[in-house]
Amino acid sequence: MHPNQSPPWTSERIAALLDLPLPELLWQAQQTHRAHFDPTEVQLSSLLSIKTGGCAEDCGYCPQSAHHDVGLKAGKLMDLDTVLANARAAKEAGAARFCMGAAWREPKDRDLDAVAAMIEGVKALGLETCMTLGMLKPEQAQRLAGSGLDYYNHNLDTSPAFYGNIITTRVYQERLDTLHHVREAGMKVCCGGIVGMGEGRIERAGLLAELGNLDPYPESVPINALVRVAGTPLEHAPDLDPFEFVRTVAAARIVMPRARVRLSAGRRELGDGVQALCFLAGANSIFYGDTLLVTGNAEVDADRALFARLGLHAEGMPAAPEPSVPAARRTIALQQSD
Ligand code: SAM
Ligand code: DTB
Ligand code: SF4
Repeated sequence: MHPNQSPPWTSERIAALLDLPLPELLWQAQQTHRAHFDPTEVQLSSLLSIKTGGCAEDCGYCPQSAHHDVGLKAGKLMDLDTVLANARAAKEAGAARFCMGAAWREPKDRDLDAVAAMIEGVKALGLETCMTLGMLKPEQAQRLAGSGLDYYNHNLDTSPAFYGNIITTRVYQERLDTLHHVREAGMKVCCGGIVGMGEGRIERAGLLAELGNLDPYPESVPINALVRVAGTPLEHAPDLDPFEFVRTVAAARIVMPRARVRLSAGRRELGDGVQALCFLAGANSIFYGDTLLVTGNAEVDADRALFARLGLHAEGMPAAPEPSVPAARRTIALQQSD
């Protein structure tokens, strides 16, 4: 279909995609999407913070870093029963995957027994499992894989060139090393980044080039829109043109044709119209549930209504019923001037 759209990727090649007129970019992304997926089907992942706040890293976007004062109370590792109660509720609401996140630079070996029990318990409920615990050593990755972990989330966040503006306590290569250990251990990779941190198209292209050149590229690609949290260094990051987010999703679809491209943090703030464009641009996964890790997400009821209006359905579920939400109408009063 598009013979030149294969690795190795360069920032310049992807920037050329991002620079296309939006209808051209969406058309290419839609063709790629339809070649590999049902474009009406969306995968649902629910998130739970199993260890909140007090993190040693200084990621400039993150409300959970101990370096920033956002008024968040740091907690201990959640107990197994609470994790499983949350997983059961997520399953009942329709999620297929349960993602557990910890505000750690890296897990301590002594935490792994508790974490392994969570993986086993969540899997026994019939859910796919994902964890994001920070950097892993090879033997830790093996341990998680041995407990049945399906996916490990570890984001590259942005391009190598822009990265140093955002995080100083962990280098890009350490992230790539963790991704390598995850692959070697036989788990699927969930890896993406954040849009709207003050970067430009060339940096967004640089992130997608890194992701697309991973061999194999990630099965799951979360594209987060920065959630600006008061008290973080990125609290006053400039507004992002929402069409830039749509373009990034479309380019991610073209660069990683078979990946689940996930609309992740910041979805609520994008609004229904922009989310719809993202689904047209090839997004086919969302974080589903009323909270992300510590900030709010689009609400479950709102997502159900949106899916019905757009004729989308969750992976493994029957197609949505007829739309029941009437189109919004607004009346305006004409003002007569003399
Ligand atoms: N501590 C682990 C780590 O960083 O690898 C796992 C949890 S961390 C919260 C997971 C990801 O959430 C980050 O890599 C980042 O991409 C995303 N994230 C965190 N805060 C965010 C925010 N305010 N807006 C958008 N994405 C955010
Ligand atoms: C990812 O890429 N986004 C999720 C998940 N992986 C762990 C986290 C989003 C966090 C948004 C801000 C918060 O609630 O902490
Ligand atoms: Fe810690 Fe992860 Fe937040 Fe960075 S993104 S401060 S590593 S919890």
